[in-house]
Amino acid sequence: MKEKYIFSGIVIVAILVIGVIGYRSLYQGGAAPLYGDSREVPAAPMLTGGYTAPVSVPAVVAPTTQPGTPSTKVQPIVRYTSTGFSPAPLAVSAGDTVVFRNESTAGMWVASAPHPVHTDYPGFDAMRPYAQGESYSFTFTRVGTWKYHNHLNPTHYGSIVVAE
Ligand SMILES: [Cu+2]
Repeated sequence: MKEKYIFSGIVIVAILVIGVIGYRSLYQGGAAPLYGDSREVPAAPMLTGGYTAPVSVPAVVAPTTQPGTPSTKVQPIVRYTSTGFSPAPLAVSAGDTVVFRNESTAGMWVASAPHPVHTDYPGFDAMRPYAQGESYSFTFTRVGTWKYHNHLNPTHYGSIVVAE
């Protein structure tokens, strides 16, 4: 008695799974072979509702489409405006290249602390003013918290927090 119920349950679940797989495949456009034999999926018209002519949906979408694969890394950008650097503390990973973009009308000379010698992180120094629209890029390879400032206006400063 109990076994019969369990068996029936398994059959129902199997039918549902097949139905769902077929339904999903249909919308991904890769289900043409599944629907070649129409008697295999009698429930298809009910499942698809108002969706007509499923056979006329050829494999326009490549079956290999894999949604949700995060691969692109966002370029870390620090914007410099009339109010200073933003985001002021920016967290990155060692090896990341940070872009400092001057969106102000003043000059931007990014340089490592301390002003005016810039010795905390040798090499982290733009060495010249960057005008509006220009970007200075620097690749951080050393782990740590690196303070910097605008050498032309040291009241504007920030830090790059470099992790492993
Ligand atoms: Cu300086």
